Amino acid sequence: MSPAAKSPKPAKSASSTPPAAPKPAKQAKAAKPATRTKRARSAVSAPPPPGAPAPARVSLEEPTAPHDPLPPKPEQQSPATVSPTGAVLGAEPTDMSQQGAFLTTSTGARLRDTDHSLRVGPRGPALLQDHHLREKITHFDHERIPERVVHARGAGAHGTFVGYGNAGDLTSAAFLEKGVETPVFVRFSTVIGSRGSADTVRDTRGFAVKFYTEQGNFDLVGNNIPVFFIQDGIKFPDVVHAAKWHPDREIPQAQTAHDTFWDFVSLHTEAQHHTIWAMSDRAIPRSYRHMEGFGVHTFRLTNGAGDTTLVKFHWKPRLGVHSLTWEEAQLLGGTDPDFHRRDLYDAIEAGAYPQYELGIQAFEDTPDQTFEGIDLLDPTKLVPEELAPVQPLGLLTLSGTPTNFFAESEQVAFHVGNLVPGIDVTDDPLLQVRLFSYVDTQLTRLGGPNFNQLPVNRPHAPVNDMLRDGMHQSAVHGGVAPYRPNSLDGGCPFVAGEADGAFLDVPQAVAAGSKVRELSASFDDHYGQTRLFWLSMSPVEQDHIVQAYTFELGKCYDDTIRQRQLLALARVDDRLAAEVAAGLGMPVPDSAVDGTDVAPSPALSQLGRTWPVEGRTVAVVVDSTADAEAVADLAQRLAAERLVPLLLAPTGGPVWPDRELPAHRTLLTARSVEFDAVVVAAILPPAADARQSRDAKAAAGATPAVDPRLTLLVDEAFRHGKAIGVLGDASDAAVLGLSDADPGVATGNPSAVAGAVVEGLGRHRAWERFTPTS
Ligand code: HDE
Repeated sequence: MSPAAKSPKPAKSASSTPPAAPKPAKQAKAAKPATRTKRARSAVSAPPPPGAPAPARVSLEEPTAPHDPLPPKPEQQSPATVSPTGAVLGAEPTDMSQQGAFLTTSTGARLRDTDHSLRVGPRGPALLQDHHLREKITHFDHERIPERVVHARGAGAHGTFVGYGNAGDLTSAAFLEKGVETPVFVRFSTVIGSRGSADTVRDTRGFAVKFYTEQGNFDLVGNNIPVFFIQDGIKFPDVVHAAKWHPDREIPQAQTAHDTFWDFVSLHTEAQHHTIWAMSDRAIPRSYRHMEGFGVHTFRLTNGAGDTTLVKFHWKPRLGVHSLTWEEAQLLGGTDPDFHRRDLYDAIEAGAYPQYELGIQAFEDTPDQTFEGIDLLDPTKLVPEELAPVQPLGLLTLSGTPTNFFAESEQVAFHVGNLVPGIDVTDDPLLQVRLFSYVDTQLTRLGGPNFNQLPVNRPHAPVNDMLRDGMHQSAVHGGVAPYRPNSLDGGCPFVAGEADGAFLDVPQAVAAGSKVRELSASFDDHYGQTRLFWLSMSPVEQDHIVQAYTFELGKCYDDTIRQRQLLALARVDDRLAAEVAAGLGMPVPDSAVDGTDVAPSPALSQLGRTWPVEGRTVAVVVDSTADAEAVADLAQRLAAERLVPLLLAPTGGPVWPDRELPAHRTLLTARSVEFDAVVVAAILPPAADARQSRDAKAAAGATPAVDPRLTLLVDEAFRHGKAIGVLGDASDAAVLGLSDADPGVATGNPSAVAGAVVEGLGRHRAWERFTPTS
């Protein structure tokens, strides 16, 4: 990905000048070389694949010789060691974790026993005086904090943002200058589920980025869907209450397939655009590495000369935008509820650093704040990239996992009001309410007003805020005059001028008007862009949307709600409404599509391109009869493409008696949905434990020649359009019910199979295997 040579320019409305020609998405360069120690990724070399919890080999006996805490794993990072007021301390990250070899109280007294409470004789009652017992239990009793009211389930990572230096004409934000490296912390999340819910549920994903810039923290708190359910923030509690579980039974968890959600969105029809995105593959991403991010609202950039530009922020993943199938998502909810979190951390540990390019769509800041008839203040509308191309401003690389999930991912506090000079908000009525909410919510969640002093939230810029005291104050403020003006502290702190890099409130004309509770009439169209999205999808993607609406409405109990949503779909597209109605067994509503048609935006479809494949996992099915040399050759070829080959064998332990190559997965522990592709290097016969009492998957559909779990693995991989290879010839494939004439199926030697797998993964799926109705 190369920095754009030209400065971003505001797109002009067609009425004045034709829109700039869309620039095709640039193919990414290979990942930056890793800056930290990396594990080798070949399945045939000694180090295990990513995910092992300990930084060193674990001893069989309990270690008893005292020594200091082990170092963190190489990929683990911590918040920078800055003081609560932004002074760079130059301390080691481990200085912030536990110290010394011995178990102590929280005040440092060494302890000789933590296994027995102090009691009156070995069978008597516990003594109140046992300070260690009381401290240990009391602290434990208070370990939990309230989870986020939305976005409770999430995972954070550390990284760096590097500016391309091409936005200087538009903004004075220093972190966008050429080559400036800014530390960041990113948190990805689902919206509806509780903290312990599954990663792969159908939901919008949060994509929140905290830039620790030299001008203070800038938080870009976005989603992976460019539009939102509501136009005015006052409706946020309504949509969230409708989408969360039913209040009487607290079910269902982390999903919208229930009556209250569809009751709300079918009545409050401005939600229909976001809803069709949520019914699309965008709501079941393959991983956080394969997601776009959007600032959603229009922001206002300001440069030092007083010029302003309206922009929409975008994050473009280097690996492309890819999704799970619905069946994969559901199976993963049980097989690996942590699938996205694991993928993110395993990829970083393996050195396949996720990368995203930050870009903007830029618009002239005209008095009506519209572009091509689209009201830029309406957060239920996007601007098609064909009309206003996304212009890249810099590159984000995620290279560190948290050292401590709670201290970092849980305690990070984002706020859309954390802005830096050069970036400002607009009057978007959703954004305006968010500006209030994000501080407010932390007061309860993080227990008081000093949450910005938590290590993960500390700015890396000097802080002199005159805010004082409060719960959990961890700074030790000097001086006697935390007020302005003062002379007792020599007048400090001083207000900054423009030359000192002050945040400038650029004067903006506000349309004169009366005090009203209403929105502009330009927000009224709820269906035009819903139809735009539908028309922009390929036939397979449209099929998935039909399936999702049918599934979700099929889970509702109330027929009237189903009918009402069908009436809404009849305003989007006739075929969509007819097919969902057919799936539900309900009458097809009369067409109500608005006469004015809309042009599709091909950029919204995920199909039709090829993308880098790094970090994808390939199951290599082996047993001791497999040709070890061929498997080693295959694994090296896959690893050379930065794929992660994982040996899948009937049992654990070394696969071949004469080699120390352990299986990474077994038939009992693995399910097809955990892998992006499958290569069969041995056709496994039914194994000794392939029976119902040991593994239910082993019981059904057995053929005498093949372990039914292998048949299941291959069948599922085929059904999900995954690349499948067989180290062998057509007759070997035929035993598994495959033909090398099938799209995405290859037989042959390691070179041919590895090549076909890489090619297949580049397209994400063998889409030809899906047969859409249209
Ligand atoms: Fe949020 N949102 N939101 N939101 N939001 C929160 O803040 C809120 C909205 C988004 O990983 C909360 O610290 C209101 C849009 C993300 O920590 C809370 C409204 C977008 C995250 C809150 C919105 C978002 C949050 C809950 C309507 C996409 C997770 C805990 C006016 C542009 C951040 C917290 C993280 C979190 C309020 C709408 C994104 C309650 C009132 C639109 C990614 O403050």
